[in-house]
Amino acid sequence: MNPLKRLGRRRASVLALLAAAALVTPGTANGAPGTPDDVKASTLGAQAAQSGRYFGTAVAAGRLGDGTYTGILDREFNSVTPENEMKWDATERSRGQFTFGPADQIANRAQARGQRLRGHTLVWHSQLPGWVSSIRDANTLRSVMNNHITTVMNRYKGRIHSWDVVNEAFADGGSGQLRSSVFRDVLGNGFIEQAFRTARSADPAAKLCYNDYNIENWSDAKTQGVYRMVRDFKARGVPIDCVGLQAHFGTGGPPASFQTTLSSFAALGVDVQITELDIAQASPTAYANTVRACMNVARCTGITVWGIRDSDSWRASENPLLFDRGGNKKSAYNAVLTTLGGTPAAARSTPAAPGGKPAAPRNAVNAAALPSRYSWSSSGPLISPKPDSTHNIAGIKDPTVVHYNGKYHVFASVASSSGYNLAYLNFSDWSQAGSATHHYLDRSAIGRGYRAAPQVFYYAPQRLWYLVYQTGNASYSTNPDISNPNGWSAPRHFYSSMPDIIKQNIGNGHWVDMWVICDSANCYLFSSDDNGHLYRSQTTVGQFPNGFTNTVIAAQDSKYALFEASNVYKVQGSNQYLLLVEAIGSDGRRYFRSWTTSSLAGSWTPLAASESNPFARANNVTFPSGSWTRDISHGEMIRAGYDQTLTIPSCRLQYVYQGMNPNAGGDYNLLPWRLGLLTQTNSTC
Ligand code: 9MR
Repeated sequence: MNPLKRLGRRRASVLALLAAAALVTPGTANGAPGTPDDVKASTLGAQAAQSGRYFGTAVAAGRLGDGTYTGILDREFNSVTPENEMKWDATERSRGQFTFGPADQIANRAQARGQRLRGHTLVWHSQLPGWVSSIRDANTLRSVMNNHITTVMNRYKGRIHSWDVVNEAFADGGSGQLRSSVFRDVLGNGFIEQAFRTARSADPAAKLCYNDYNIENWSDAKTQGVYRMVRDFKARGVPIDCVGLQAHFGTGGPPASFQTTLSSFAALGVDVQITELDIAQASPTAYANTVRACMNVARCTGITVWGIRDSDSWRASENPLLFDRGGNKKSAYNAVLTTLGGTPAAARSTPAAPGGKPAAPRNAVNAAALPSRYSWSSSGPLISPKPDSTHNIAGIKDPTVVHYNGKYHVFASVASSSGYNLAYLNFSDWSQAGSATHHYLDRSAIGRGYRAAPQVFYYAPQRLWYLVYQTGNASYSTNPDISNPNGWSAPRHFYSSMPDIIKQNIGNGHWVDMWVICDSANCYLFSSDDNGHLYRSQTTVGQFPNGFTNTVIAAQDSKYALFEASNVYKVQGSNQYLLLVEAIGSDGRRYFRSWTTSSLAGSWTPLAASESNPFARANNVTFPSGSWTRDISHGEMIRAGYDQTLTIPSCRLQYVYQGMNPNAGGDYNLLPWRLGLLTQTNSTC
């Protein structure tokens, strides 16, 4: 929110560091009012997404005509690996003749449903056409390998979250060395490094993985061999981002050291992924142990099972998967869902929404990817100021909202001639928003003075609600119970003072609109300067709320094109993040531009980012109940969940925003801002 004409409060409120003690407030017991139980979803993908992970499966193009198969695929999984269709013998059967039909079929289908894609695999001694394995000349083989990697990766550039660049290059047994293959025998051990370097140039956005089996037991020579290679690659700057552990287990499941193996690879600075999980006879305990090991390692970013039903498996006679031949869930399925943190459907009672209708499955994965054009329908003003004897409020602004425990919980700035503070209200349905009681948070330990532009989320690792807001610094309060307006702690600051990079770039702007979002490993704090810069700082999930350093400019444009009120979200069921930033248009009115990225620390690609193709602007919003505003200003998306991952659905979006009578003018603090709700009208799912 823009603190123009804020009468110097910003400067007055830049306080010295309130040494934010690293003390983690102990959580209240699960189930206490206002405190979430462990997050509950009823499908594997949706539940994994709650911790920022994916849950995927291998898919065979030949089975896509089977409705039982695709029904389970689309219900349960948010990542897909083509089981054979991207392999060398499928994509380049003869030299230079590429065929992508079945791979395209899987990739296009997954993309249309918002499922992520793993690429499998570029360089592998098996399923390799004879014309490659018979090459004896190193220059020829190098050029053939590089051309294969480049051509296949180009085909799917920007669409694959992780590629198995090299598969199964290490030998079984006690040597810890590479296996004999045409690649090693003709090119030498350096072929792996060469393949990774070529892959990085071909698709810089894809995570590059080394993938292998029998590397789950930490003390095995093969595991140690792969570990030494990854350590060496990281030390020398050879591009590698992840290690895929196939996890084809016998009846006992993972070795006792499995989690140690995952965390040891992760400690080298790579992600780990379980890429081909199946377990002979599918013992629920063995599956639970596998999933738990991944959940316990922050950089274990996802799990893929190697097929859907037992009959789809390459080892069908061992019944190793989560669904039986009829497509029914096996007990291993429930063990996996529970270990991911969800509730199996049979044990689940669907809470009724007000009015007796079943509540919408807010955690369900919405299938479509984000569109690049938007249209919206707006409500009239739903929330207006409610002054009382001590709060002479003129405007209500900067809403933040979570849907939790059957209610919308809304926090907002309230503006009056004496400045800004915060209000809280809750209601079970938007039709009741106007009649909800407004609680003024200056009566809590948050206290009086300049507090504005709140953001609320539940920080699951600490079982605490956080309210982040601006005070001249970036500040926060915590509360074990979101519904208790008196439960908020006194403000603490994220920074000791304004980071140098902001001081150097802020010009005559203001430091505003702090926003926190976390992935499974890190938390990021975004802020704006009303001067064309979006800043980003970073800390680890373990250190949060402390340790925000490395402040960088995450995006920049001219002052009014990238003004303030940035929001960043994770898009459910995809590897996309969405950035919205408020701009001031050529008509002087506020509107939102949008960008996406696959990595919170990465750069942003425009999505709907212009005045003629905005994310939300008066020109793509209809007002069936009267056109009460021309500004679509500071607001927030209604999320799919409520935790620190800031996960939103990928379709049927709803956006709570501030608008005002276009004829109003005068003192900025006295402008009559009201809150309304946009609902997306061009959703395809
Ligand atoms: O599941 C795949 C099966 O359909 C193929 O016949 C087989 C051919 O080698 O490959 C299977 O998948 C393998 C994967 O690509 C790499 N790791 C081992 C998997 C099981 O063999």
